Amino acid sequence: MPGGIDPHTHLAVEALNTESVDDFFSGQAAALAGGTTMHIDFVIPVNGSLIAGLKAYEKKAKKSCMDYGFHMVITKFDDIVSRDMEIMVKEKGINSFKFFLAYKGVLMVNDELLLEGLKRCKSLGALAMVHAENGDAVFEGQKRMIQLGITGPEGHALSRPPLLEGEATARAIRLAGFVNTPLYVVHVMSIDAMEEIAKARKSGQRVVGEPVVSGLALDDSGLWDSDFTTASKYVMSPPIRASGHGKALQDALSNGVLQLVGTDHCVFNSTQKASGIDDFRKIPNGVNGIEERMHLVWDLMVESGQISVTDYVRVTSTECARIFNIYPRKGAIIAGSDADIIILNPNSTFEINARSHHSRTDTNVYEGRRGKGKVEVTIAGGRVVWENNELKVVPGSGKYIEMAPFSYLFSGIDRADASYLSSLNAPVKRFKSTT
Ligand code: DUC
Ligand code: ZN
Ligand code: ZN
Repeated sequence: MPGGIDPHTHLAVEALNTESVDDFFSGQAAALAGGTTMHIDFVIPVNGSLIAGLKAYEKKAKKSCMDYGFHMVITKFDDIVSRDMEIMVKEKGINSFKFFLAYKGVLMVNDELLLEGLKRCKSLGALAMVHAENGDAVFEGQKRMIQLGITGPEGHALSRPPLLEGEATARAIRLAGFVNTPLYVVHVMSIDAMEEIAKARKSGQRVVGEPVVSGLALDDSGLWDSDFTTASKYVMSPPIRASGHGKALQDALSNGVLQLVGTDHCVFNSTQKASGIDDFRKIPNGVNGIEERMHLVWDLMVESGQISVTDYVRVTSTECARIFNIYPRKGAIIAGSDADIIILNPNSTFEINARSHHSRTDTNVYEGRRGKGKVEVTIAGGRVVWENNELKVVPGSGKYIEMAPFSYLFSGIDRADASYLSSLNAPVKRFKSTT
């Protein structure tokens, strides 16, 4: 089948005065060992500058051993950012921009900025992406936990419950609806957020929902572990939810409410996580998954009978290629496509642990997990890079994949808007009473 494409990673990202330990070589090597042959990472602007941010990421990515693309994060909006967004789309091969509705004081944008960004994305044919949690409320929730003396990793989950994810998801969807531009909701972790996406899609709005493997495969019980190293490895945002959310997200993936699976791979080792031993707010956020995604989605969704093999290829590869406009170069095995191909043996088994994984991090949130369906061969760009449990990767061999604007999500969108805006004021249609 086509190699996996991970739409959501953070390699060598700076957070809380430290840097995630998987870089553009180690994270990619891990990915290749798990059957993923391309990833899309998030460029963080430097002092608000998109150009400086991209330069920094181009440097980080020089050692790549796997193909990669970029999304760009937007943290402020002015004439320079607006101009640079155009440069990103027209000259730099970036067709998506991410807005954080959380991380108050660091990355968070307000509604005014989100609206400006949505309008600019629309005019450029770029896809707007959102991290949907209400950052003001999260900040309030964190203060409340600390006041109550709840300083451990469980305080992380308690301070940012599903309803704050549901609120921000609903708000972002409605604002994207008001602007009439497509929206991509990253790391959908809760029923609350998923139901907002379901409702919007049912009404015909172009909303894409991305669950991540941790949200599909785990529940929050680990955050209550009495051992800090164990509990803190599960800290990511939005949090891994209580049991029940994961199965609902699996159902949503199988029935098409959610469309493609990412990882949010962003790993910090246990010493880095230990900065938050007295205060969960200081635990760097992130979990592993770039190596495990293809295996876990196969085991959870195909082996269990919830989706077909064809759907597996769609949610792990093809849909990502279509959304980010690189299909059929990626996401397909046809003449002319890049030769990114994997062989997954449905009868062989995998076992996950930190001792044998290829990531540099010293813990694994799936420690001890076994399942069926193992990637035995990975071919990237025509070269066999993973075979007989051995990696043959070359730093610098990975290519930057440029992504063009106006993916299929934009087809038929009225860019003049007059009739669209008047349609928002159309009289409410009611069902005739049958009594
Ligand atoms: N969430 C994480 O857990 N890590 C990186 C960024 C994010 O939004
Ligand atoms: Zn995020
Ligand atoms: Zn992320």
